[in-house]
Amino acid sequence: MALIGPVKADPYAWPYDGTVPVERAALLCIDWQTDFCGPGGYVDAMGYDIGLTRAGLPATARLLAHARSLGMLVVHTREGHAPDLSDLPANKKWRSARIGAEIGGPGPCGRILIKGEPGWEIVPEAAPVDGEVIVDKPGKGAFYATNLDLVLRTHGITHLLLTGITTDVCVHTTMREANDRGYECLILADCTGATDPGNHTAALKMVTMQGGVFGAVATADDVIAATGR
Ligand code: C5J
Repeated sequence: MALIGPVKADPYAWPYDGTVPVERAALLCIDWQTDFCGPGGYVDAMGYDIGLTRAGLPATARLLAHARSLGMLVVHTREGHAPDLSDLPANKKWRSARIGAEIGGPGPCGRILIKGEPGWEIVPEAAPVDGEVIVDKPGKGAFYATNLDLVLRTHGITHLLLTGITTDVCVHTTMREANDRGYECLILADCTGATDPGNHTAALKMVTMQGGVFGAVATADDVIAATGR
């Protein structure tokens, strides 16, 4: 049985309990969708640099390959709304319209952030393979209004490795939700990205406060180097 840990991480060698069997760890890949990191998607339409949100893709692809080779549970999430907008809060719609990329409106990748549209799909570099779990979510956190907690507990998962976009929004919200539910979390700095570099750095720093208030921070290679038998 492969073990992960101790991983060289900030502010403590992860996990807190020394090592974790691969069977009890899951790799979370959060919102690697065209809408957040592809040309013509939501983030692009808002005028942000998708080079920043794509930055974590190569390291994520490396970590995904590693996780798959170990048989680790991989969970992908997608943020999106029903075509009839029945799960889109009015304030979220209003704010997106305000910045020129109204959710549900037309765009080069189909209707923005709508389930089933090309922009809502996960980009090829991080695409799910058969047997991997996909969780669709209407909000920023992957635990809100989803079955993620049930899926993880059914698989006996206690430890989470987090990749995805954006560091300061969906990844951070999900990490906080997971931490409050008792999951031991590790965010991979080089497997994440944000629309603002300062927010990316700040989000990672926040994790390390108070002795690791939400968990710890490491890199893909730190995890790969700390995997053994
Ligand atoms: C955002 C996300 N940033 N996936 N969503 O609106 O982080």
